Amino acid sequence: MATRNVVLQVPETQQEIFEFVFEDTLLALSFVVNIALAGLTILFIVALARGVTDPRAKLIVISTMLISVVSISSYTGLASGLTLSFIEMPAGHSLAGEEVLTMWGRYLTWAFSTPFILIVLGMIAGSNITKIMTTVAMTIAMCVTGLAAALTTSSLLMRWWWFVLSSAFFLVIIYVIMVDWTREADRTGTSDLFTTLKILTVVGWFGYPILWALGVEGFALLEVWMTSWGYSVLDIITKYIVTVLIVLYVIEEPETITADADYGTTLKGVGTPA
Ligand code: RET
Repeated sequence: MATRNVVLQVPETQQEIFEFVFEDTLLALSFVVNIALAGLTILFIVALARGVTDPRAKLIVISTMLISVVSISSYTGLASGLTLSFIEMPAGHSLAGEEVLTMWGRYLTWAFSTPFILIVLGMIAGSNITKIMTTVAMTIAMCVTGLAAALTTSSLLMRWWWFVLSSAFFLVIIYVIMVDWTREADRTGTSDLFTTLKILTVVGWFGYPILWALGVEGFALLEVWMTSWGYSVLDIITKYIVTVLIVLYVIEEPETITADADYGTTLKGVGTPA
């Protein structure tokens, strides 16, 4: 049965929330499928990238693995009922006064997973530590303000103000990927891989705020299970598919990725030293 946005009997304890999740097959599956895919992705990396010796390539591989490690924990938090709650929407919201299911654990754990995605993308582009750390700071700010948007119940205006703040951080990240890293990847010689990753990342990442706005957090046009599946599908694209492409590339074309014993984020002779 599909989750309705409003429930008659609000589950209160963690166990009641856990049972609520597993009574709704579609909602539960949106979590379980991701736990399985994150696990498979980790096994895939371990199996294929065991022989990688170059320190820079290793750093890229480990960072991709950490994306899935965070993901398993994140989805376990959701599936166990720990990181989702029923919260009352403020006046003016289309579900004002109703208790709706908020999967706040997603926004929280993105603050730990998205930095690894950006570290990997920046390293593949051959960027420097300043730009990579800027995007890392921006993504943490984006996720924390997104969490605030989802949890604010005092006023509808404040919810959307958080959303605007979060979007501002988001646009800085998009700018760095589209402008700086695209240029740097050209110079580094990784633009074939980078262009594919850029399209998957930029298109995929735009899906998240759109879902937020269409789902129960925003205009409540979508059911909870639809929003949850939406995020889960976006996660599959922006995490596991991106990871597999990167790992295959690192294994097949190590010479463009490696920088001998250079641990830095700038390839030898390319770009500004970190
Ligand atoms: C929110 C709502 C507020 C406005 C914006 C958002 C953007 C979220 C994004 C999330 C990306 C998550 C990924 C997770 C992978 O583990 C917080 C939905 C702009 C872009 C890639």
